[in-house]
Amino acid sequence: MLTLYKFGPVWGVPDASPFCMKLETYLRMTGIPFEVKKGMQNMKLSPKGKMPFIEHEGKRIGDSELIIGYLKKTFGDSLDGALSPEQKAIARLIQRTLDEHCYFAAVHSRWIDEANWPVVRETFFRPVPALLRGLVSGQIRKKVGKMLYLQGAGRHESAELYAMAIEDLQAVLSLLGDQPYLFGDAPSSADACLHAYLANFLIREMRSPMADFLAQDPRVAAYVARIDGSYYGNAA
Ligand SMILES: N[C@@H](CCC(=O)N[C@@H](CS)C(=O)NCC(=O)O)C(=O)O
Repeated sequence: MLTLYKFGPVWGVPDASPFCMKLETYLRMTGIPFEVKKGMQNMKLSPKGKMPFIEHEGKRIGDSELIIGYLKKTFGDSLDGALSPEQKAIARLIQRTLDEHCYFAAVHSRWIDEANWPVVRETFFRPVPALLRGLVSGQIRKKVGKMLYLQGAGRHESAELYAMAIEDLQAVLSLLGDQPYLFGDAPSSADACLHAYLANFLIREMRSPMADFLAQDPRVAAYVARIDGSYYGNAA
């Protein structure tokens, strides 16, 4: 049995990490049987020191993209196999745009933006004794801020970063158009990815211009509900 290691559900989504959520949705879409082990305590087992990772037939594999590549080789490519070369190229660009650009705006909005930080601190650091919570959460927040600065996203004003993320989302949504899924009537791994970002940006407890932008497009809620309903068993 394949084991998926992830953080775990919070704020009404299966995972606050879009990478964990993308991978879980991919597994659900393909029907590959898996079990879940959740919690930060498993991070020490992760080959890349990040979540998600999987364990399968004695191997541990990290990185959602490398894992999906492994799953395609091992179990076949039921989701993306029939896409045309052009669709495959678009799928890759969507994944890169979301995972390697939009993601950092999401991180900034949670960990740096004062609009969300108190909620993030009280949710993620609840297990830390109250007396130490400020110190421990402050240290991790500083580490995240440094990561964002080194990556580059942290050098922008919040408004600049959010405007770029909205442009990313706008671009991907224009590819979706009025279709049920990015490439028509059947979901692909790019849908697993897009769904993870849309659902995460729409978390009610997290406020951001990305959330405001997405909330005014009825296609977004319908798309998220479609995938939730089909693969997580939630009524739309
Ligand atoms: N490229 C990786 C990114 C994974 C990633 O950045 N995971 C974050 C959570 S969203 C993480 O584990 N952060 C903890 C850390 O860096 O210590 C993937 O696709 O899986």
